[in-house]
Amino acid sequence: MQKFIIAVVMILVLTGPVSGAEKAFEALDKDKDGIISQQEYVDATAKTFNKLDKDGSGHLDKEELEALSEADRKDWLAEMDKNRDGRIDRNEFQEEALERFSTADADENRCLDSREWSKWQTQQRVSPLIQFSF
Ligand SMILES: [Ca+2]
Ligand SMILES: [Ca+2]
Ligand SMILES: [Ca+2]
Repeated sequence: MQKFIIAVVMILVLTGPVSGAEKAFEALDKDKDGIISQQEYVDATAKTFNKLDKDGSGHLDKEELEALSEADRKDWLAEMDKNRDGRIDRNEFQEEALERFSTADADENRCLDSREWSKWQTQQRVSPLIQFSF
């Protein structure tokens, strides 16, 4: 029994806990080349948008934004609702996604490596646009 426990502890020590950011990175890196390309990121955010846009109208209205927490909803509208009509349309969403991507892409090679990614994850003040994709 003791041996078993020691073995389990060893495995935990060696592998370490997989953080949420790491999991998200793996999920986003569809072609498994170890980087998140701009395309991979945009695809993931588009998926989030489609999931939230329940009626497929091409914009997220008040009811659809209910899926978010109140704080997130406020942040999203403040950040993305450029024409201030109270809803977020697909273009507004994509523009925000691209903006966030370039913020994270420190060396501007249109790819995020795991270092850029985890740094960005700890810096983001509003919740990621991809949280509903997984
Ligand atoms: Ca990739
Ligand atoms: Ca809609
Ligand atoms: Ca709008």
